[in-house]
Amino acid sequence: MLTFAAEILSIIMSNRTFTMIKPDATGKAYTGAILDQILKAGFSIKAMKWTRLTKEQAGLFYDIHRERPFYGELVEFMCSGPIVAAILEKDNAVADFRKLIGATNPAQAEEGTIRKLFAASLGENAVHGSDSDENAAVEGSFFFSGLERF
Ligand code: 3AN
Repeated sequence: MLTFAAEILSIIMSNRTFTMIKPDATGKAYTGAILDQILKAGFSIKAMKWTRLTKEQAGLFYDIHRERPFYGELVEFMCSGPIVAAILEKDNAVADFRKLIGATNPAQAEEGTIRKLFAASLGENAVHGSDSDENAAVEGSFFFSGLERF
């Protein structure tokens, strides 16, 4: 059986990233269209779940932003409705996925990116994408056990 550290390493080495389709996008029924963009861009889904975060879970997931002025608003928003969490695989997954979703602020996102197409504002920006291989592994493990990823 893999140790936790070995499990993390295998994920880091296999070019995976982690995403969430956020409550603004699930609430506007954009889930199918966003997944379509992700699959068409060449990502394969290694784990996926439809769930709703508690305030505690959202607070923990975004703990790195705890001191930022928008933390409270971010936590409230992230538990305001259902999300889709997923682990995605592709060569160069983290960087390619960040490119596919576009800038954090949809007003600055390039044409054709997921945030340009589906996001309303900086706070409610439709999707999350991990910013490093290490964070992709940690974030994937936040949502999925070893038995839930393939
Ligand atoms: P990204 O999701 O592009 O990596 P981060 O990690 O800087 O962006 O921010 C995490 C999340 O916090 C963003 N996706 C966005 O929803 C929210 N956020 C970031 N900056 C702001 C801000 N100035 N005001 C409100 N929400 C923000």
